[in-house]
Amino acid sequence: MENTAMFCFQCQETAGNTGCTKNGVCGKTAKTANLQDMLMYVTKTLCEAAVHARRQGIAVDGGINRYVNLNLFTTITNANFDDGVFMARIKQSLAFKKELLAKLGDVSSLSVHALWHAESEEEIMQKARTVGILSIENIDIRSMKELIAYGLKGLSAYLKHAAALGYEDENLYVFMQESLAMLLQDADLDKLIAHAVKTGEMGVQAMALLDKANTETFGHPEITKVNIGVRNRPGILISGHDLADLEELLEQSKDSGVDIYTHSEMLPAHYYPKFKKYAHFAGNYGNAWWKQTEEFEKFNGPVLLTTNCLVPPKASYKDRLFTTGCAGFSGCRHIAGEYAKDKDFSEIISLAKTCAAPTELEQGEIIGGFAHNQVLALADKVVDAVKQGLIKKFVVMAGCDGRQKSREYYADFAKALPKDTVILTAGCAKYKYNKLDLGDIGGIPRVLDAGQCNDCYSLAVIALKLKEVFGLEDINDLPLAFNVAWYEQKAVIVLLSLLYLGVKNIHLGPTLPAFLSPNVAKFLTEQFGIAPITDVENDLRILL
Ligand code: SF4
Ligand code: SF3
Repeated sequence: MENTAMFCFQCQETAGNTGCTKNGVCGKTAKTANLQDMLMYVTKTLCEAAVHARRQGIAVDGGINRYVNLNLFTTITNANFDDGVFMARIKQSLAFKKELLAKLGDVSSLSVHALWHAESEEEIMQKARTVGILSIENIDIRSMKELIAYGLKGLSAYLKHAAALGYEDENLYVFMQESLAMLLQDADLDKLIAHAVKTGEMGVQAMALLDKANTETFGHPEITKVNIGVRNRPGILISGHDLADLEELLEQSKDSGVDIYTHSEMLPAHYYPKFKKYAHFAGNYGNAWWKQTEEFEKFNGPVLLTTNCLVPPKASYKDRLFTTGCAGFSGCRHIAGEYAKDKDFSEIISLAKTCAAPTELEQGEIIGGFAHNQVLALADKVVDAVKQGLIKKFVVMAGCDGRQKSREYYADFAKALPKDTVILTAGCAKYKYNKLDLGDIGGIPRVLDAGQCNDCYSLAVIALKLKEVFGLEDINDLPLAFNVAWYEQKAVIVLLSLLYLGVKNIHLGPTLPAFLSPNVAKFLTEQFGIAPITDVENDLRILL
């Protein structure tokens, strides 16, 4: 392994678009990065034991399935910065593995990794420095293995949200564990490529499961105008993606005299019928995750992070920042509980009552709620508009937002799109163009927001339906272009899912992932037509 304090290149903002080596651009320290590598390693070894157990007919407890899943989610970019959490999860994972190994009769076919054990933190930290990404020497194998690992991290996020609502699919957990165990072994490139596409298939299944969980629990998203101004009572700001946590917070705070506002990826909660019954569900405050240091400060009241994306907090609001679930930051209060129903938000609610009302950032409304059910209800109107030539093209501009200046490209691209194009979006990428007043086409808004990043599933359902309505053989024959922005690992599972669905010619930006080696990037270009963005004018020409 090269002698760097850490090595991480899992997100789009990685240093120099090659890798963070001293500390993370995200704010992660080298120690946290090493602990995350170690947690990934130990989780893979636990999975190897679990795979062997199942082969021997020994049942693996559902608690282990969920634990493995949450280990992955905890290492997603901007989820958790608390070294204590990582160390505890490493130790617990080793303990689970020890229990499983004790149940196995013959362990001779297990790898040295699966049989590795340590109790002391010193030994764990020592090992952590040897199991990072650079320990895989072949850069193409490293690239493919990390592509799969990041896809699995994205998958874990969506499985966690589904599980929070009581929806689980054992097959998806088993796939995840078999994949993680496989990543410990030597594998050739062809096998890894096939496995990446398989991961995409599982991504579609996971997003379908989450879609079912969300819509059966909260109803189908519907066209909704969301207030982006503020009221005059104190508020609680909730961010991240966990709708179960939001529901519980709304329930526990309903008669408390405080309002609940969403931030970033929690915005789409407003589109669900079930949340509309809460009179104190006031609106959406602010923009995408990376603006939080400024916006949380101005919010004045407590903030609850249910998942990524958390930015290391400023002292000005650190004492009113709370985390729950996979999110964590050392020194911030964490609300415990595996399921939302076990969580007690009273401390947050009491604190809110002592705070000033939020400072107004803006006024007005934004519109969203165009998930598959709502769009399909409008299908006739949409199809007519296409047939009459009023809509010439749909452009999928889903994915993530981020700090880099180069992401202004997406606002410029949205503004430069001809008036007869419609943007389909999901994820926090939308904040680059959802307040631009891009108008409508015969009553159909030019920005159709389906929801969170996981609701990219909705976009796929819509595309497949349009393919059917227009009697087309191939999804790529639709008047549909993809100009996707990525940042963290959920975007990786969405990308693999699109590849599995046969979508070609996706433009990806603002940069191609640093974890794609030149050979792997070349392969993705040749096989799937994946290309980096260039400039607005050129990309308009290519995509339209
Ligand atoms: Fe760097 Fe991104 Fe890794 Fe953070 S998550 S250390 S910014 S590559
Ligand atoms: Fe955003 Fe993190 Fe990716 Fe859910 S909140 S899309 S970046």
